Amino acid sequence: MVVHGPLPPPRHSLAGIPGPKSAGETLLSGAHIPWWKEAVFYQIYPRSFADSDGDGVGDLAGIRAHLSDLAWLGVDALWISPFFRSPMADFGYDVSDFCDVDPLFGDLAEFDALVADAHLLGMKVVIDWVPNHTSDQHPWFVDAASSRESSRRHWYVWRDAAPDGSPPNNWVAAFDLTAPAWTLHESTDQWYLHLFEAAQPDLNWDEPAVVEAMHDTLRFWLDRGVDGFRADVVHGIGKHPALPDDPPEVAGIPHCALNDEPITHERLRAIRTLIDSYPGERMMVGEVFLLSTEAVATYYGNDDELHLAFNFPPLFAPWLASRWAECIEDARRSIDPRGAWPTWVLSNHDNPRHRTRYDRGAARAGEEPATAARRSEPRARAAAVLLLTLRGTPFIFQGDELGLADADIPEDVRVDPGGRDGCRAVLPWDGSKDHGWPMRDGMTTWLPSAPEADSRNRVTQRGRPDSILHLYRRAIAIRRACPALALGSYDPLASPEGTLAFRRQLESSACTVLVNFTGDPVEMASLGLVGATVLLASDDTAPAERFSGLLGPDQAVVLST
Ligand code: TEU
Repeated sequence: MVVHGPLPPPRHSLAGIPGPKSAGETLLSGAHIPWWKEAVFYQIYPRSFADSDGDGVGDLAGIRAHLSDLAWLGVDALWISPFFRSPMADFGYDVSDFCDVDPLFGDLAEFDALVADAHLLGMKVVIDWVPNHTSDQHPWFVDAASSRESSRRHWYVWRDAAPDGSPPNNWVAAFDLTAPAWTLHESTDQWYLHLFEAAQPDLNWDEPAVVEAMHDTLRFWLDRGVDGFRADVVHGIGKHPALPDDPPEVAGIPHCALNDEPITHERLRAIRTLIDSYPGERMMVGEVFLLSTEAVATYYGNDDELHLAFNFPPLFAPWLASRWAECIEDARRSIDPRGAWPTWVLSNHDNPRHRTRYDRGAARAGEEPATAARRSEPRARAAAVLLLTLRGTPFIFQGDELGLADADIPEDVRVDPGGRDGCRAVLPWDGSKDHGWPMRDGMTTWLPSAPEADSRNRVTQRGRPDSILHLYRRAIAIRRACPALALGSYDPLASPEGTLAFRRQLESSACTVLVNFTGDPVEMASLGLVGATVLLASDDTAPAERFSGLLGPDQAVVLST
């Protein structure tokens, strides 16, 4: 096993922070808590994470070589974005073989070794599963497109042109919002559906053979020992049988953000049954790209569909207390009554990183550039504390723990059809010239490095106890040490404008979290918490101080209450 340097200390036991308590120890009821409720997830976008062979594209061996860094950070589970065989039209989300590793990333033996090492370090491994579509180079599609009589023709969605020769309906594809979600396949003179790129034809889940083949892909990886799946645009696997036009009032919205059909729930129940039939609490977190928490919540079913579902409104929320209060209330109203468990995401590989979003939002709201520059890091630090103290499973996107912003990628270097290159800039590992990406034969990394790489890299930040990396590590450790933070109830507290205050409690464990979303100090004495022990402050390294009652600009604190 490749572990650089000494093995990390036992996770979650940092100086000044009480040692880990398992939920079982604390819950008098003795209720069993599935691991994915308590876990902190870390998303790895493999192309940009770490490279082992100097070809400029990250790979599985690169991930494996850095597992000890992730164990040091304290995360419990890894979600690895696609590494399957792919022509890379959508950088791996166009899969041409669901059951093999693309040679760019390694091979199945390397994957097995990665899972084994992660498990040894106490981390679960969740992989991406892309059920809505395949690559147009997948043998299934090649066969389906070969003739209208192909036995696999109906594995995809084919329609004749509308009477005027235009596409079969008005659905819009993602990325290029002027493009129809249909492409004419000339030799068989029919259109095929693709909610994303033309190189990503949608599978037809009405076809029982497709269901069986896709279930087999789940079994393949479950048999190899993965702990679960992140299911890509999983709300897409059921389409309206008549494929009706989208109504004019949603014109210009890609159909993938609108597709919400009852049949999908039936299909998810079958998938859930399959996953739950495996021992060891395997799980699925679904990407449900519907921009309403109420709609997303339905995909948990009656604890018989997704184990977890991503909820994206907070990913698009600006750094504003009022918006965050709404997002949290929406989750409480929609997800909690089902007995389901929320998730929280600030950044991922599809959207500008939250530090960049908050900076841009502030600039749009008229913030002076100098003020914006001063507030940028404190906002990212306070957001980290918020993410790791809300009720639900948090997902950290690689590099957020370094406080990375998006790279400004010149147009001629952009490669992504969806223009999402900035957040995918490669991760800086150290302060050397190549930041831990030594290239062979004059090759270059597939995307430039993330900005401020001389200081925002792992080695430099590990050496600085006041870095955002250490803040993430402490916040994760505190979450682990305080069952209230991982699993407790959530009670909003009245607090001054521009701030959020909430109490988390589980039996005798209780904490209060205060977040200031403004650039000015705010007096919080009215909450009656003056003198409470500060377990964590987003801008400070020293725990165990007493709360003065004043919350600093863009500061978040966790108090023992
Ligand atoms: O994303 C689905 C999705 O709906 C978003 O990509 C959204 O359309 C996009 O962010 C708008 O800019 C998933 C994957 O996360 C993404 O990387 C893939 O490109 C997409 O599915 C297709 O597989």
